[in-house]
Amino acid sequence: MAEPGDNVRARRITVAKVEVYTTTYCPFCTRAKNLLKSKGVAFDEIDVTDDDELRARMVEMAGGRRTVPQIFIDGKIVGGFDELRALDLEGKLDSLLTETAQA
Ligand SMILES: N[C@@H](CCC(=O)N[C@@H](CS)C(=O)NCC(=O)O)C(=O)O
Repeated sequence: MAEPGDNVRARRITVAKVEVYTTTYCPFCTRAKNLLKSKGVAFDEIDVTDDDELRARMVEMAGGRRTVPQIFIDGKIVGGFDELRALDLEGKLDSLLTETAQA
């Protein structure tokens, strides 16, 4: 006999690791962080303002892109704020940030 809740399957939600490379005075960084905050997503901010070595590493990881912010989701380059917003407008950002799988 069916029991209440039998048709409710367990789900596992995986939250992506998000990294945002920023500098201190950077309106695009602020916009990117605000967009991520509006999604309730935790992210690591890596401030490269006074760290040339770190900035060089960011440029290398970002395939030569030199501007900030540079945003990575699960280690994959998204790009800057414009690319992040474009993904959101296309309805693709939420699924990149969280993945729901049947357990
Ligand atoms: N289209 C880029 C524009 C990024 C941009 O212009 N960022 C500025 C700072 S807000 C920048 O990196 N300027 C050069 C620099 O700081 O070296 C985006 O959406 O992220």
